[in-house]
Amino acid sequence: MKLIVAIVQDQDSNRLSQALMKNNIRATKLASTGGFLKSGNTTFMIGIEDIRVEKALQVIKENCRSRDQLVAPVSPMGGNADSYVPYPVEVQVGGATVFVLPIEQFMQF
Ligand code: 2BA
Repeated sequence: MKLIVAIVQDQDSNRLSQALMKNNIRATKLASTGGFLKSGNTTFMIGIEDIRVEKALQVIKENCRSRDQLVAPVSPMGGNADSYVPYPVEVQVGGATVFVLPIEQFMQF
């Protein structure tokens, strides 16, 4: 068994939830925050049998897309002006950032 941890953009989370349900893949959604953009994203925890991992990854891939996002400059407000970038910077936020972890034990009481 594996645990898939998938961090996706909020805009894709409802579509992905529905697609996972349609494929009978169980998931838990957590509200999360990206460390770089400091904006909300959604983390899916999916416990799944080894044999169905590829299917789950395919569903994630099909329902999440990457987007360019502008990072607005934030005034240092008396802080370190050396790292201050006075113009917006565009970054590409991935469709999904995915970790696949081995599960030692799975139980439900
Ligand atoms: P954020 O940390 O808010 O990052 C959003 C996007 O900003 C990233 O997209 C990347 O394009 C850019 N970025 C992040 N750190 C950067 C840096 N130090 N310098 C320049 N650009 C940077 P993604 O790579 O697709 O990541 C999307 C979200 O997935 C991240 O949101 C974070 O919540 C999560 N994530 C990505 N890599 C991770 C990792 N190794 N461990 C845990 N979470 C991760």
